[in-house]
Amino acid sequence: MIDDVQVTRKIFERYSREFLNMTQVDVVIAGAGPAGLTAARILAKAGKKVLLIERKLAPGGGMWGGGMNYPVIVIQPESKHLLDDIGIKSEDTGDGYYTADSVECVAKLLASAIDAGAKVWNAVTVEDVMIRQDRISGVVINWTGVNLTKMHVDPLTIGASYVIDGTGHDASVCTVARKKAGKLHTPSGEVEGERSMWAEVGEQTVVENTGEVYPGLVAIGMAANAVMGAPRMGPIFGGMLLSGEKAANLVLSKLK
Ligand code: 48F
Repeated sequence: MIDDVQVTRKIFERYSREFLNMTQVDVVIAGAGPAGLTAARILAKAGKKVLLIERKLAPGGGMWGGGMNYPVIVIQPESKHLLDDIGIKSEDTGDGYYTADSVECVAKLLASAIDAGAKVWNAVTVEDVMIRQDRISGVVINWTGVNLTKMHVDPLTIGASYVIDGTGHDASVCTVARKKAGKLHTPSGEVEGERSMWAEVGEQTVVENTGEVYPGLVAIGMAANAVMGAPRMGPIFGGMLLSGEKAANLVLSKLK
């Protein structure tokens, strides 16, 4: 016999237990795009308590749609290990590129992050940061539905030793941190803004720009290029994966 009220109770009991367990974590990652998912997997596999917060219902960011909705992505050889590690099949085109199925990529990036121990909260938005002693000490969150409807509902907070901004083109965590914290570690101290599409440069700079832009706050993926004033790129994703890997290793070295 199934009792509807019991179904309600099971959901709320489990969610509240898990929510309480995640109120203080090693790393919060805002944005479950390819960069955030890769960072989450590596950090969680290393034993860190990782909370990945995704604004939309479906994690995956800009990877689902491949290029102009043709569900294929391109990566370069330097990043192939990050597909191989989690069993994503790729095709060598023989001239320095690999292709992969974009839906397979998202499914396996997400599954591997969860299997490694990362917790994913979907339909939740990071809307602000906490700052203590000139260091980011956590994030301020609310239901995405609340944000979309602009209801006046006060948010809640999650404490974290490190916050990673993986919010893509918006770089929304760095943007709010700039407003609240003062200057970032960027050329002008501001969020520089992304430049127009140039894959060759963007793919290189996205890895170079991955780093701590304010104490306790690391920018990754397209957010790193947006913050540092570097170009966007099309559906070539190797840099995003390498950025997630670099950020995870950086945070692991800092947390030691
Ligand atoms: O945009 P997204 O995929 O970021 P990424 O990992 O990868 C960029 C590529 O997809 C693509 C590209 C390819 O070369 O340039 O754009 O850097 O994923 C960002 C995720 O962050 C979520 C958003 O819904 C998306 O899934 N997001 C954005 N703002 C917030 C957020 C927020 N404030 N709180 C939580 N999630």
